[in-house]
Amino acid sequence: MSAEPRYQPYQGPAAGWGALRSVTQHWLDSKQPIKNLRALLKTNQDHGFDCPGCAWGDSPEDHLVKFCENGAKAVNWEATRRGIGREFFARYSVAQLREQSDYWLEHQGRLIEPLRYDTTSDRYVPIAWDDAFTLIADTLRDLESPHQAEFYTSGRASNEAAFLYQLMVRAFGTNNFPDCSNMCHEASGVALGASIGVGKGTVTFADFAHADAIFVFGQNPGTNHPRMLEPLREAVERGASVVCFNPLRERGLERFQHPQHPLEMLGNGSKPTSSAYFRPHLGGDMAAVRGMAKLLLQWEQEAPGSVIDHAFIAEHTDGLRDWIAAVEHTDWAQIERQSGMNRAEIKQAARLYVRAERVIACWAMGITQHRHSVATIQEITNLMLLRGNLGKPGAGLCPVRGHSNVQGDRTMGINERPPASLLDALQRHFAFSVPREVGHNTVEAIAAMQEGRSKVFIGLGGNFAQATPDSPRTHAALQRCRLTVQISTKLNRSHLMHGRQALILPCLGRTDLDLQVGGPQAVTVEDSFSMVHASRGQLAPLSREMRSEPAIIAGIAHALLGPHPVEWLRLIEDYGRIRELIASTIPGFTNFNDRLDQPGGFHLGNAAGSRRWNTVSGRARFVANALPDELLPPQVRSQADTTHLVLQTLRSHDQYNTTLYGLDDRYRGVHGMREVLFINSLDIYRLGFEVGQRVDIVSQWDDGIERRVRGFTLIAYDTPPGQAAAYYPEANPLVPLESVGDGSHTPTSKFIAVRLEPSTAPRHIT
Ligand SMILES: Nc1nc2c(c(=O)[nH]1)N[C@H]1C(S)=C(S)[C@@H](COP(=O)(O)OP(=O)(O)OC[C@H]3O[C@@H](n4cnc5c(=O)[nH]c(N)nc54)[C@H](O)[C@@H]3O)O[C@H]1N2
Ligand SMILES: Nc1nc2c(c(=O)[nH]1)N[C@H]1C(S)=C(S)[C@@H](COP(=O)(O)OP(=O)(O)OC[C@H]3O[C@@H](n4cnc5c(=O)[nH]c(N)nc54)[C@H](O)[C@@H]3O)O[C@H]1N2
Ligand SMILES: [Mo]
Repeated sequence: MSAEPRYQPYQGPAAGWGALRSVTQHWLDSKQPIKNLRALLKTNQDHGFDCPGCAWGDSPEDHLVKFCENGAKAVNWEATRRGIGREFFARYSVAQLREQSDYWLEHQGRLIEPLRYDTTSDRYVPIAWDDAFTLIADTLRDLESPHQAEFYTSGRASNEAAFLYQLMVRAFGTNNFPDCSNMCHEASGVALGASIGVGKGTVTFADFAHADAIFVFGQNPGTNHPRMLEPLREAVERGASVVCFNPLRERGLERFQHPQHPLEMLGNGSKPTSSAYFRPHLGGDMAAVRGMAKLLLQWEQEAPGSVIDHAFIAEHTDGLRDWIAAVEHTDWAQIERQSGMNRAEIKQAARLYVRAERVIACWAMGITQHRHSVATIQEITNLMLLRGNLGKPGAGLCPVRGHSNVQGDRTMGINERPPASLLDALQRHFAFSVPREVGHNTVEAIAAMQEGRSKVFIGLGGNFAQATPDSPRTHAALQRCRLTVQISTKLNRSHLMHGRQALILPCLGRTDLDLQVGGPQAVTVEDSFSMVHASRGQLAPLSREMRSEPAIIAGIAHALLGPHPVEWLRLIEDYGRIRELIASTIPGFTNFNDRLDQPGGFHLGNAAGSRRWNTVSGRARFVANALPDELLPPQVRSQADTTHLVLQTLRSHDQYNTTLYGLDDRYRGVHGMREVLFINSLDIYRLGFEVGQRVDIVSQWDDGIERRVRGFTLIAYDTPPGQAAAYYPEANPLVPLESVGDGSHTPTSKFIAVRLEPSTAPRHIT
């Protein structure tokens, strides 16, 4: 972590020497570098643990060391020798802890014993595990209805933990499963479910080596999926095109220095990771893709049969005619205005697309966190259907997932809108009456707690208080609860914004050895390519008082429900027993235990990837959505004038969501600070400010609530005029709870209308 805040544009490539230096620092900071190095060498290996970082997958055939700079940070952050227990919590009251930064809170170390909030002393004090379970069970049983409790999941939970959790919650009687996915790739699931009948990506790792073009929309892999840079660079090297859409010039999408190629490192060389780089406005991708489609249709008319895959369309799709009408109806003026790209650029992108026989389209949060995200993803899908770029080698759709098991958690039934097939299977197998009511997603859970309709919050991992929008309202919502329970590895703000009663339950992480009655246990996870594989923790836990997530869930379930509908405590003696239940109820997991040790894991299969369409019509659908008339939501149109800016919130290179590893953002040139606003210099001068000046950012919405963050430093940055960026979670207080995606309910974290005011706030101390 650098002490002196400074901004100095970065000249080097992504990864390379800068990454090695940074990894070394994080190793040393963990206080057990040698142990962690040994553990790290087992990351993503057949008998090691799955990297607790992102959900990118690896080649099953490749047995090289598979971790990246940010994976190493994630491992060292979790596998620290620092631990905090009763002495720490005796020293600090909760009020004092609230004064500390998010970075400081997590940096204190691993949580090592169960704790209960004591009102009189305003401190967390030790509690025995069984007493904690009883408190939870009694409070849940006291509710008038099971729907008054919220059961949050963050996407690190293993398949085994997630399956037990959803079984317990449904046996208790609700589908209230707000989860991190609601804030993340929800739009991908909703859009793809309707378009192609499966809410997951259709490609596997192997497809990347066969693609003629890879389109990367709204994603920053250099920081968030660094292992993806290798297939991108390899694609450029063999002459395929890598086409990026991003308002910012992200270094990882430009150049990459391979840390495992000694000659390249010694010569300080690097290779390009993209062949074309387009810079749409925030929220402009749907217009850009529609423009590409318009050109494709025009070229097809000029030379029939040269562009469209008629055979594929006739055999596999419906809805083409309506969609063509929608495309023809959209005029170029609107396309250019909304996309922020001119016609020549859109034409170049369209050419790159038609020139390729096999295309993969990848996307992440730059696409999913908008009001019209579902429509945008369906437009990308339409473009791909037009040329049959689905269900053939080297082609397909690839929503690049975030948390390492967020996709698996959904597969296991963490879903507030569970498919009837899942509920039927549970009911059949476990013979209890499964709740059929639609449950709460994340924003609905916050509203329910704020209004007092929900009274208990349980978090299986994550940092609900900071990851969610409208932070002061969310904090108040949590504080209104009768009981909040956080199952966590590290201290974070969700422990401090607690209910009248509160528990912190310390759990094992991915790197920790999980020893149960039946011996060391493996858990399983699913990556972005639907590959399921085992993960085995390697390091002895810091304390005997930490429990595994399955063990904690089983403890709560047993206290709440007794041995019904399963013998919870017997299940966790050997997780193979949980996997047997998964095999009996979740499609694709037959003989789960036998397939556990298949090298590289096993593929769950993907119907759309095999050109089977589980849609209503049995065909892949061209969905005809209109472009939004205006990107600005109706709630702010009347207030918007020439002083407003659009703000996106994004991740720095030194963070994992709300976990801050440090205060630097190397590739963007920011050091030692996080309260910054990336803004075009034209905007700085136009609005009467100066570079380096500190401003308050005030968000615009129509409900009379003031949403403001203070003292952000202006950084003149290469972002399109009118389009600014700040870090998540510092900017979350600006996101109105009601500003969500149509059909996805995902907070619009990449599109917030704001204005700036000179700041009088003192400088932040971190
Ligand atoms: N090291 C590390 N790894 C992570 C995470 C982490 O925090 N740290 N988080 C994990 C999680 S949960 C997730 S979901 C993923 C997130 O991975 P990303 O989606 O890469 O994360 P963001 O930082 O939100 O970056 C969004 C990118 O989209 C661009 N963008 C924003 N709006 C638009 C738009 O309207 N159009 C286009 N074309 N681009 C846009 C931004 O400029 C930025 O480059 O990463 C996962 N991996
Ligand atoms: N403004 C804005 N908001 C966003 C986003 C954005 O781009 N902009 N991105 C959204 C996205 S994509 C996501 S996925 C969410 C993330 O939301 P969350 O998943 O809720 O947040 P994290 O920061 O990943 O959670 C970190 C905490 O998880 C706990 N933890 C870590 N490892 C483990 C483990 O193995 N087990 C358990 N039980 N706990 C563990 C630690 O205590 C740590 O403090 O945030 C969303 N919020
Ligand atoms: Mo995410």
